[in-house]
Amino acid sequence: MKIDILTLFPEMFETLKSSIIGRAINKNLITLNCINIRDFSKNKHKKCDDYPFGGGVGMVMMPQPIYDALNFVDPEHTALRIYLSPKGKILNNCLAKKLSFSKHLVLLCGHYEGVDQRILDNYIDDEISIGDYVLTGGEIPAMVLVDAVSRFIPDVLGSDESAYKDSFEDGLLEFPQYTRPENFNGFKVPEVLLSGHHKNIEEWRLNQKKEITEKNRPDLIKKLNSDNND
Ligand code: 21W
Repeated sequence: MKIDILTLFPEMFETLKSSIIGRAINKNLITLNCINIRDFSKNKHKKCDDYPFGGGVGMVMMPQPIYDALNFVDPEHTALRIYLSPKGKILNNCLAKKLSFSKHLVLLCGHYEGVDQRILDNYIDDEISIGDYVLTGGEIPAMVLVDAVSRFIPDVLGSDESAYKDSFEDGLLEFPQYTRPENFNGFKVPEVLLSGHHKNIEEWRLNQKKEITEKNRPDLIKKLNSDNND
C-alpha cells in the first residue's frame, strides 16, 4: 500500500517509521511519503493559512497549496483521499480493515481551525476522526490511522500476532496475560493457567473477557446482544 501524508509538519511522522511500521516499510509492504504542504505555496512568504471569511478566531488553511499537493501525489484521483477531521466519522477496527484493502491512501492533516471547506467538498472522499476529544491537528490522528490500518495488511504482523485475532474481532475485550515468574512480590499467576488443562484455560479466558468487557465497555455487550437478536 502507498500512503501519502499531506501536512505542514512532516517531521512529526519520523517516530512512526520505527518498530512494526518501520519493519513494514523496509519490507516494501508500505510506502510512506510525507509531503510538506508549504512546498506548494505560491505565496512569496510560503504562507498557507489566512483569516476566516465572516470573522472568528484562528486561521484557516488556504485551498491553493492543498489543491496543488493533492494533484502532485494523486493527479488522476485514483487514491482514496481522507481528511483527518474532528467532524469525521469515528475510526474503529472495522473501518481500519476496510481501508487496508486500498492500494493508495492520501491523508490530509489539518492544523489551526482546519481547511477551506471547498477542498473538503470537492477534492476529498472521506472525513475521519479518531475520537471525541480535541487535539491541535490531524497529524497524530493520521499516525493512529496508519498504525491501525497497517496491522491488517498481510505480512505486516507475524502470523501468530494476526490482527484478525484481536479485541473487537469477537466484540469482546481481551483476557489478561501473565508470564514468569509464577510468584511476583507474593502475587500469584491464576492456578488454572499452570494446570495444562486446555479446556479449562479456554473457559477461564472467555469468562475473563466477558467480565472485563462488562466492567469497562458495557456498550460493547449491548452491541453484541442486539447483533445476535438480528
Ligand atoms: C480541533 C481543528 C478543533 C479544529 C474556536 C472555538 C483531526 C482531530 C483532528 C482541530 C477544531 C481528530 C473552535 C479527534 C481531533 C484535528 C484539530 C475546531 C472549533 N474554534 N480526531 N471552537 N480529535 N483537530 N475548533 O481534534 O484536526 S482527526
